[in-house]
Amino acid sequence: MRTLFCLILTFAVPLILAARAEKPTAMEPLGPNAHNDSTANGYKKKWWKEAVVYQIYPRSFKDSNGDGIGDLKGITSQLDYIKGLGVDVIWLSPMYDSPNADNGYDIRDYRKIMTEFGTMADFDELLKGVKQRNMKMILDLVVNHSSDEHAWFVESRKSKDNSYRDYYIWRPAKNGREPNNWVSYFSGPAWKKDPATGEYYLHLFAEKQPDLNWDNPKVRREVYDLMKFWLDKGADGFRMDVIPFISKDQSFPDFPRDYDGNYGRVYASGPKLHDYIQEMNREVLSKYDVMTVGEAAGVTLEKTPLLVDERRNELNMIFQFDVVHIDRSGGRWKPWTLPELKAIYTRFEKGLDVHSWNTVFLSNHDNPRAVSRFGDDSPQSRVPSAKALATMLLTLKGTPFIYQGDELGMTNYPFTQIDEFDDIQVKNAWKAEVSTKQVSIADFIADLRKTSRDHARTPMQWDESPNGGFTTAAKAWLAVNPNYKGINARQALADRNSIYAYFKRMIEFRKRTPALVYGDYKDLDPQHSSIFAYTRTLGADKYLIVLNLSKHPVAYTLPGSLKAGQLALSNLDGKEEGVTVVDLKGWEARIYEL
Ligand code: TEU
Ligand code: CA
Repeated sequence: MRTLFCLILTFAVPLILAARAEKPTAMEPLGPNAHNDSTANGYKKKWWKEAVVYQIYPRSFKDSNGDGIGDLKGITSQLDYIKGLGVDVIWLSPMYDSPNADNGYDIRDYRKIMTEFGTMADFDELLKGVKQRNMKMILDLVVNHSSDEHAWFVESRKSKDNSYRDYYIWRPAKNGREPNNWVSYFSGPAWKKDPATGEYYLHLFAEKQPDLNWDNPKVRREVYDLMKFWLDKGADGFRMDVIPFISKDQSFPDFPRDYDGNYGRVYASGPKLHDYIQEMNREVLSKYDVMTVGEAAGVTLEKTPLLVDERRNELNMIFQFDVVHIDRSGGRWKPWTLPELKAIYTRFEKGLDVHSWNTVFLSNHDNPRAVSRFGDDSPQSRVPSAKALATMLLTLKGTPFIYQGDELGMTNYPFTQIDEFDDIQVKNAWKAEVSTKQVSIADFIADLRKTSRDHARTPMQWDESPNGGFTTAAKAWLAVNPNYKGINARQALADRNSIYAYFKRMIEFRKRTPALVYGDYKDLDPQHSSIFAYTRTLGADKYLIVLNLSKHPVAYTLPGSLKAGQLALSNLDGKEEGVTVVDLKGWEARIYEL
């Protein structure tokens, strides 16, 4: 017996130790700084700073069983396509059990897969496929609110003394009305009176998305447990939905007197936000080597370091909304100019020091298509402009996020009537604004043609077969863009000059060019109305990026006495090197090594 014990000690213990050293697990705290402390340009080097991320909206990616709805098996079947682009990380939009009031951003069960998307076995298979290809996968963490069909809320609404009452935010009427004048992102008041108790519950989004009460320690414990559940399965981190909204001033004051209509600012200003994120970091994140990105509606650049400065141990990075809000005023479309866009990136560079990290994105599932919005989706300009935008996305400072279909140059959908939309935001706004005759039908649709979230949600275009090869069903859950015969993955993969091929080259180039990750960013010509020219500099390595973000040719004189160096990459066939004037065609993009 004794000998046996000794034998186990001699052989098994070193083996166990070796295994632990190789693969950090949840058992072994591995702080964000445990891997290595090497730096570049003052930045700590991290895999998630060097990564390129690809976002998947599962409902619209690929349908494997012919019911018209994308699913997990569909994603698994296309992993080689994603890997082929050269991306490192997949961000999966919500795939949890949900009644789909807001396409999965209303979660009924945080530990179950949405029936339409498949089973937990399908999820495990997908994650395995991702890992086999040396990629990582982050999940969407939607914990500002749940679905009203979540078991917690079903209980909570039953009575004032239910043990789940405090999982959500309940208030009595104030002067016979809502407890305060907050509004929902999806039209109308942010409070809904519930018949069972006559009290109001808070919902910053749809009525079917009641806000969780983070001031209840039990709620926070539940969230940390569910995060561990997915991280222990092997998920590599989270994109955190409207995370700055989790803390609320429990006295619920009305909007401030000097309120400018930006309710996100108010909702993101809760008193305990940073306490809770630091607690989440301590309890969960610090124990894994993961990536976190907060969707930070309402967070100003000045406040950004509070969330992402690595010395504070909160999040790795956030999505700033400045760029995707550039063409909005009060939710409606407004024109914008290139100098305004460039000013945002300069503000980022100046406002964040080496302790903070940023993201770069031009689109996601809440926005129109990048090429239709920042480029030009007309037949002559679609391909070069999508490539120019790819050049920009992958050479600015911050971790780049590519939204599914942008690598094909997918465009906005030609909506003409209300029944073509699926989005709850659109349907509620229609009831609030058009049915009440505040806005005309024509104006409403014209605005949505530029702003609707559904542009991004039309199914992926895989080939020329009916419904773009997305589904074998007669009808997809949301109509496929009619241009799928000319814009699809099959053609893109067969064409050396496709947008997909260009993304791949661009990603490869970024991978071997640390200056594009860690290098300083400098805008050389902030006022030019169609040229975006900037440098990325890391020690002796210096790159000049010149983008003509217009359809008109420009003979561009480089600022100062700068000479274009050696051409490293370009989206058209321009070959000039060493010149002081670069002759750019419409939407031409070039990268020079200086
Ligand atoms: O979006 C939250 C958000 O603040 C907005 O940017 C969003 O576009 C909103 O719909 C206003 O247009 C996140 C998700 O990304 C979005 O899909 C969800 O609908 C929302 O949270 C609620 O979970
Ligand atoms: Ca399906």
